[in-house]
Amino acid sequence: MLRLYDYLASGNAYKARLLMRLLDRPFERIDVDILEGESRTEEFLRKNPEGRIPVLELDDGTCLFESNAILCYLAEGTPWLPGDRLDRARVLQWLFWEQYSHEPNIATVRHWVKHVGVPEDKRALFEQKRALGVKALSVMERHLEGRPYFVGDRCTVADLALYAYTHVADEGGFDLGPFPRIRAWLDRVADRPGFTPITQR
Ligand SMILES: N[C@@H](CCC(=O)N[C@@H](CS)C(=O)NCC(=O)O)C(=O)O
Repeated sequence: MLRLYDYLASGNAYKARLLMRLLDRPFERIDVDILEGESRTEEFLRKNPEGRIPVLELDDGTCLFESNAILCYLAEGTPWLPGDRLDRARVLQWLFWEQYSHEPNIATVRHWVKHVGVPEDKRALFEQKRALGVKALSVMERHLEGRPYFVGDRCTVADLALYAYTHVADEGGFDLGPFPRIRAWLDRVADRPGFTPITQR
């Protein structure tokens, strides 16, 4: 059975957890307390040399890290990852964008605000990330004009990757009020069989 090294509050881990539930794919969840350094042990570093969750362990013990790579692996051959060359590249476009322009800002701000507090020496960086987070939301809002989902007319792993931290952006102090298309899209993504919230083990 597939094994997911997981941490409940992590949006990156939630992406994999959510897709496996949407695909009705059984898996074992292993809780890793990242705040207690459990992802930095020698044993865990053999699974992911960077010492982060999520990690997906396959039946033969092979480990895969990076949430968006895990999404692509799980989605292969399903409607969550288009077979068409251009559409697939567009999905990758949003997965890379999420990791470069969205997650480093919105997820980090949420982590500081909700979990550990803003480090005293990172106040300026916090403000910068907050502004870049709002910019990322503006990019999404603009792209969603006249579109139900990020790529084509169906929900793909691009939507799941972006959903993970956008739907909890308010926990970092981001106001989704000025982004009505994002709010409607969040409802569309959540409105499908098998959907489970981030809080569900
Ligand atoms: N780019 C990675 C980021 C993974 C990541 O940042 N994981 C965090 C939790 S969201 C973590 O494990 N932090 C613990 C640590 O760095 O020790 C991905 O998308 O999977």
